[in-house]
Amino acid sequence: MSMPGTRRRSRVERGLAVTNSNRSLDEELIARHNATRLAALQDDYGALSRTLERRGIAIDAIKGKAARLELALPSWGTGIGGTRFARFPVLGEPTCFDEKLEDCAVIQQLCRITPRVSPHFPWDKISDPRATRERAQQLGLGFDAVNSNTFQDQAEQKQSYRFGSLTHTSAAVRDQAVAHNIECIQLGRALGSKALTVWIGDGTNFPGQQQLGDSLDRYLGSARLIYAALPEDWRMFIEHKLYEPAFYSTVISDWGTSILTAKELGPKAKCLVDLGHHAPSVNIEQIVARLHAFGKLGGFHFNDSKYGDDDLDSGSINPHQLFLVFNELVIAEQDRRAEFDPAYMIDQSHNITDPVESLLSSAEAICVAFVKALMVDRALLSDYQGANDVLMAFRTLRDAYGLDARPIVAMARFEAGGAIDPIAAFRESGWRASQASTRKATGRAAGIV
Ligand code: AFD
Ligand code: MN
Ligand code: MN
Repeated sequence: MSMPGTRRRSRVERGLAVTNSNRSLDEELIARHNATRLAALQDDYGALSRTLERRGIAIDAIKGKAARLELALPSWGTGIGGTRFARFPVLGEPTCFDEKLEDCAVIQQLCRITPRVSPHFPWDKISDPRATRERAQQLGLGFDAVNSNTFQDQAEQKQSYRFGSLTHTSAAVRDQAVAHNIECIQLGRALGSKALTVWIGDGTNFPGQQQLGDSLDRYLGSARLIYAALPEDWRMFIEHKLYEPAFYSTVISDWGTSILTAKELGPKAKCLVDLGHHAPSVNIEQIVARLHAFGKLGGFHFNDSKYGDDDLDSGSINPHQLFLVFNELVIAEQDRRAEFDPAYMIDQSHNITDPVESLLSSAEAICVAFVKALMVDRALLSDYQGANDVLMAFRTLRDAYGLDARPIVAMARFEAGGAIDPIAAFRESGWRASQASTRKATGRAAGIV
């Protein structure tokens, strides 16, 4: 029997909230964290449940859908990013793919809606994909879409992408870029992935630099070769982007080019919407509706932006836009006019926050937007739309947006074994500091990731 004052302190009390065996957080920490917050959560959940009941909406069905939301984590988002001018590393940030996986496992352990990782090649060096897949499984993770990179030159490559990759005027460069994408598919197969995301930086910086029509022809020629290498059950996501690094014209610049290209390639080719890849004020939710209408909505890269492709944390600038995007997704799932199976991924650059905290915060923001869209009284909205009661139709959306969705998201997370307040639990765990002693320091070199 232990004497008062001599009781052996728990791992959490001793600041050992990290298990040594699987390099993730101690479940005891999460349980203790939840124990102090559960009563308040139940209270808030009960209040929201009564509000929704008055509107004829069952809270448990919404909670079930929130629990089934799945967001892929970007491997590249687990490290500290930077701008063209500077990067401010922190001690304990991941230095290799295995360490990125460990951070992703911590995120998944805490929030329970991020079960897969989306790798980026060749940034992620994976020499033994089978071993990596097993390691991920041990950590409770799988793999989502693999991303190719033909927007940078690598030390060992023969041809330069200075003037383009899949659309380059030289066949040798195009061949190299195609071969890289096919290699990504092979790596992805070994990892258990089911999709390839292709974003190219190809375009021009000066009028007259290239024939605008010809570069798209060359893109299609290259993309057909990649498409032909896709396994039967794979999809190819075409990610459009308005500008950067090609500031005068981009080959796959917008959703129009993306959908036309996807239609040319065939049924496995779909469009990927990165929220930051549009001109300011573009109606992205309408793009979502259009892509779905033609069966080409492939997936998302969630992030937010103030000026351009800023890669800010999801929902940090315009949570209402995120809600309106999810409003279209809820409609798309219900109307079934086309197959509906979009891949949800986060694509952000974390320059001054801890990436784990930003990803936890973003996962919550995305799930909150989804839940708010689920709380819309669809029957009422449809009546107002039919009667052209513009203000009340708008108010119906606003009535859902105005509700605090967090108790549903937190309850779903808690019931799935996660933390009621994931960022607080992450801080309590001392994870980052505990990694600082084993992970080597990273460099200061500037660079946008
Ligand atoms: C680009 C795209 C993209 C690409 C990434 C690299 O958003 O998905 O893979 O940057 O960080 O802007
Ligand atoms: Mn993206
Ligand atoms: Mn981007």
